[in-house]
Amino acid sequence: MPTFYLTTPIYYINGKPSIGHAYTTIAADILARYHRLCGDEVFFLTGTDENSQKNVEAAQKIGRENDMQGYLDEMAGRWKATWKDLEITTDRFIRTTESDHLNAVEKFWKTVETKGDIYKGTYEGWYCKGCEAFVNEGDLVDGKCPNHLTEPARIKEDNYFFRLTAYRELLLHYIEEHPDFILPKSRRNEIVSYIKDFMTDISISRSSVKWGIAVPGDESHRIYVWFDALINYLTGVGYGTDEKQFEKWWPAQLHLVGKDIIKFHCALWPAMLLSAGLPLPKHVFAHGFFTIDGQKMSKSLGNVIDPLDVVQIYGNDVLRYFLLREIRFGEDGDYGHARLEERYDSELANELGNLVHRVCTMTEKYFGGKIPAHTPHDISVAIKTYHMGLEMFAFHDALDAIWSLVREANLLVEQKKPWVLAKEEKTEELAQTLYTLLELVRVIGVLLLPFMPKAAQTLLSKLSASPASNVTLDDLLVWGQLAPGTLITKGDPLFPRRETTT
Ligand code: ME8
Repeated sequence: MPTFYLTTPIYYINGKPSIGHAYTTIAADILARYHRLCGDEVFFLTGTDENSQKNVEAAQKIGRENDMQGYLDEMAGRWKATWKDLEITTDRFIRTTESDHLNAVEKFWKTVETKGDIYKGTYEGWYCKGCEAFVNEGDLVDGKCPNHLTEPARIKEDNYFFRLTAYRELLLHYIEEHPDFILPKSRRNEIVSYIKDFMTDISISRSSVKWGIAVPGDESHRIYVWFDALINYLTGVGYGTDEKQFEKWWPAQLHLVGKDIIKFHCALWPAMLLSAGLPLPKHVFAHGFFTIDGQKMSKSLGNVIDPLDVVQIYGNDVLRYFLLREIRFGEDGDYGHARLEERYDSELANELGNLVHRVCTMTEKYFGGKIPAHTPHDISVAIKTYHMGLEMFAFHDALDAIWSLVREANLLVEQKKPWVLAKEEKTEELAQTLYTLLELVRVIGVLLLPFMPKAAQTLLSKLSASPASNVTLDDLLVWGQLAPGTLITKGDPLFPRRETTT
């Protein structure tokens, strides 16, 4: 069975999850569900980045700096609970304060040190706590970090350094030889220019910091939080604790990240892996950022959206659908409740929900609720587009392919007018039309399983076509599986029309 190992970033827990964090995690969940349906053995990792100064400062703000572990336990619990409420199907939720991670980081550090890639030096520069990274003077705008709009701190320290520049040529060569390593393409160009022209050796320890993993053999230093955090992708599948498990899953198929952390994932991380003699992940995909009603989402603007608030009103399926439908994956976009409601009304309630309800109603009316005789039909183009979309992380293309079938079915209703066929007693044509419609609805339900798991299951159960757990997507997508004579159950509309106040 092919394996598919995918990861999200591990998030800082200086606050609760935002809709931005949910975006990456939901996208990863769709891929995990898709690959499981394809019959792959999937390992889906997410978790929390706990050794960060940002977390320490958040604890300090509420007077819990002397209870760091307690604070982190509580926050990690909240994050885990949110993913559970969002029905995210992770295989492991990793925390970088867990003991197996400490072992992995120590092993990794020692390997890289033995290779001769760690040396001691002095660093002086600007440090942005928001980024947890040194920033170049030239990148500052009015003396502030452009991402966090805060003044960085001047730091001068004796640190351990990682010989990142030793991997410049190897990295460039690897990226050239593996055009699908960094996706989308636009991001690849950005990284290549960074590696060529700006990349320097990087300081990977702090002597001024108390919270974090100690440098092996030098308790006076803590390991730089990004160096520790990236290693979670190895720990998650057994590095340093379970070599058999590690061999099975590494290298990962996909690291899904936002564009803000691409340098760490596409330059530092692959160089660390090359230094440790480990293979590189197959793909790193950096998606875009979205604004909220046109504004940057930020605590100071007070416009941070809690995904659970959205789910409480519209449900998980609608949130998942909207996020992946509205923003072309890889590009920047905007989130707004008004747009969500527009899409709900026009696409979910009218186009999809209404289609399912009409088809079921007509089956009841003209065939006593029983599925009529088989009719052949070609859906291969939509299915190919759907697979290609999900294989290349183009969720919007996959959704477009599904909607091409939704629209085809609605058009068929309009063209054939089953009520006229019934009136004219064209029974055979009526049966053929309804079988085609019912099968189209079934296929749409199957294709929606990764995107809107609950709605898709409800849809399929209306047709008595709930998939058995051991059947693969390819099997389910063979045309003509609805057995003639089977009784359908119309039930309530899938996406009821919203009550509007106007
Ligand atoms: O960077 N639009 O964690 P973090 C889209 N701990 N995605 C968004 C978003 C938005 N407006 N806001 C947040 C860290 N994200 C490190 C990662 S990994 C070894 C360490 C998502 O809590 C997006 O995935 O700051 C982004 O990359 C991530 O949250 C940053 O999360």
